[in-house]
Amino acid sequence: MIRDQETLNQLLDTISRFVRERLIPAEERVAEEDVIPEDIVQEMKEMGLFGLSIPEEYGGLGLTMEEEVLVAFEIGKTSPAFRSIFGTNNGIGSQGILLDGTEEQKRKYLPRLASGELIGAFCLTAPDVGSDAASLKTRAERDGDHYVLNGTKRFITNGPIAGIFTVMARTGGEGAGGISAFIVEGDTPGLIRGKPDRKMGQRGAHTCDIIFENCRVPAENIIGLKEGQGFKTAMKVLDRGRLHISAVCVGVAERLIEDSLRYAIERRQFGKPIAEHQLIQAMLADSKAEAYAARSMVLEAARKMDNGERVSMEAACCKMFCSEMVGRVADRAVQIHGGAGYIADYGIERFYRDVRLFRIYEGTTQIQQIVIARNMVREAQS
Ligand code: COS
Repeated sequence: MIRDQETLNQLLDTISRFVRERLIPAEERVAEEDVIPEDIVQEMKEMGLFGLSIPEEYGGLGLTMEEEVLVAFEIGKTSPAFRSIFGTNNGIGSQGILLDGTEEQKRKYLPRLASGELIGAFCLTAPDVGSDAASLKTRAERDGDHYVLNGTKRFITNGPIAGIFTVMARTGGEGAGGISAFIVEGDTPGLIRGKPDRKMGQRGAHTCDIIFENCRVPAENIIGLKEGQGFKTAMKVLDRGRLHISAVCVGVAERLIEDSLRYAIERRQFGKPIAEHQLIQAMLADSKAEAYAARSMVLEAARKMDNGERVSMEAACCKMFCSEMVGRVADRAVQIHGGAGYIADYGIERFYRDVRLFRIYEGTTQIQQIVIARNMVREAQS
């Protein structure tokens, strides 16, 4: 937790300046070269971006959820690929250890994640198991003081570069209760990385298959040293991750609104700036109102989480609304830019492709609907 408002404002100002002065000018190059320049990664490390959510005692900044979403609003104002490189260390790549790990596991791994020395990744999805996570088939068989992992995981964000993986694998019978979460170091023999996937957008952020072939993992690397808890750990990690992604969606939407407004003021048609035409104004207004609603709901849910309340339903509401919202905002941004929105020079078409992922990863919109409705029914019945 940041102790006073002034320090928090300073952090937000620093990040906002970094986004404006360093990241936005590098967007096109990153998209072209499909890689985040090393000097930028280094600056991110120095600013503490790899350890935003990791407590200070383990070397991070220890931000509350509210503080973290405020940072994500700022980071969202540039290409999502920049966030992706440190996003897993704050979210899906570290939270399992932080939420359910033993003290020893936390001390061993969290400081190296917070500093960015290690990149973290999260292995839940498999070729045949996506939304129905509880039916995953990757096996972990006990063999003395090790488990032997076999199976393939798919679309693993930061898979090509990660030094540590949280891997959900089956140690018991069918269903959620048979799943355990393991910490697997990147150089463990039998952990094989597939070729980076070719994707629709977010160039500079990489995913790949992670294949386990008789990969021997020490038994002491089961998160929390308890079998059968892995599914719940994964779900809790995703609750937090979904709020973070929602905040990034808000940031991207605000960026696209800013770009659209600037263009609409500069661009003249029928003798006046298109910003003075009501049909353009309607699109700007719809985007503004939706982004404002999204910002407000994310902040509210984050505060609830900071109060110690369970926010599975609220996080799902945020993820559903914010990711769909930014899709609509990106679509309007292309429309306001007209032909310029469709060609690469303005970067709008790049964002249009980039934001498509938000409606899919960390749970599709349809999964969020299921989570929301189930919670509603459960609450009403109890
Ligand atoms: N926090 C804590 N525990 C949770 C939880 C949460 N958010 N969600 C579920 N659980 C618990 C349940 O309480 C249940 O525990 P008990 O057996 O003790 O009652 C257990 O986990 C199983 O839950 P459930 O029966 O709801 O599991 P389902 O198989 O029906 O699946 C969904 C639930 C669909 C919500 C889940 O599979 C899901 O989120 N899928 C999407 C996965 C995803 O987001 N993938 C994206 C890629 S990962 S980046």
